[in-house]
Amino acid sequence: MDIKSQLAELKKQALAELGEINLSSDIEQWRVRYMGKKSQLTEILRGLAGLPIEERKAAGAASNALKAELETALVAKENEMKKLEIAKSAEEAIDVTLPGRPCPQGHLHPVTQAIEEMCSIFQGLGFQVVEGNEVEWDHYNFDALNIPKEHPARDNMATFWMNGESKEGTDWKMLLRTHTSPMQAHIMETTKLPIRIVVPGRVYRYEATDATHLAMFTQIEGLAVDEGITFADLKGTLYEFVRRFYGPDRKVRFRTDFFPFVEPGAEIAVSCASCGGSGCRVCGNSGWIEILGCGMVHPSVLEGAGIDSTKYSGFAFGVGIERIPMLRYGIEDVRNYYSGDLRFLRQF
Ligand code: 2NM
Repeated sequence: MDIKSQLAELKKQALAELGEINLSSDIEQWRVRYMGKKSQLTEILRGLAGLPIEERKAAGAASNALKAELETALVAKENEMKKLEIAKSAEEAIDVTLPGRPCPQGHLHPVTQAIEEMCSIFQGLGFQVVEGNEVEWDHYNFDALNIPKEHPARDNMATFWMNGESKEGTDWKMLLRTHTSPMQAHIMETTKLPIRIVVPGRVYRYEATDATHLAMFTQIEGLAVDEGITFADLKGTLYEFVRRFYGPDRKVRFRTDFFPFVEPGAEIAVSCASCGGSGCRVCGNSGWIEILGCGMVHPSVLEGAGIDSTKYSGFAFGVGIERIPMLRYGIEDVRNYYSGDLRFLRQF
């Protein structure tokens, strides 16, 4: 094959191959193959030296022309690839000026909201918030709170007992706490006076579930112990709590009640917000909503915790939490709280 046809063949092949390339990294391989030191074109150019002068001129011009043509094609291809790449990266680019996608926002459970609201009121009145264990020794759940062995509250039917050993060296048995008071007994045993605490948390009762009863519910109990604490401190503190939580317009009823761990014991009710006190379905026609139990800590409870009841005194109270948003929002079935149904929970 003469040089001219060789060059023509080479050109056809090189340009066809260049046209096929769609990765810029393949362009360099193409350049080495067709224009590099070991390429056919370089061979041809080297071989020119051995040709007669006329032939050498013509073949030289044709070879250099092909070399120039391939160089031009290479630059054009490189430019084309660059443009494609720019277009592609523009397509994939992130527009940092776009607003972000909104995250679905959750919120606190209505019972948690009530706990936080009440705890923050008591914190404002000088109380500290502490939490205790949900499993307890019966000693702290009952004995330490002046609930003796024969008391109906100790009936197995009202308590979830744990299977397991007694605490070493004692006949204490383990149970799920039926109120948060055992934590108050622990605090009285271990903390230097004065004490002002509220204890929010879950408590358990062995009970059939219905629209107004759960086997697990939530309480906040409070305790203040110091020298010179009187019934007036109890009344003043709890009236202030009621005023801050329910607002200044509700009337407060304060009357006697019994709890084994206090003496005297009392109960606080507020006038019904639904009927203003005249009686309706919400308040069971009484005009009053009972909200908490309270009293002066029983001397045996103080003594049991190692506190001298002739020198120190205290008051305590307990509030059931689930009832509070029920009355506020008109929730009719307490089981809704823990059903996990978002259609219910999203309303609060
Ligand atoms: C109530 C009502 C009255 C109470 C008593 C104590 C303790 F530990 F100091 F003895 N804690 N909570 C108490 C008193 C709870 O709940 C209706």
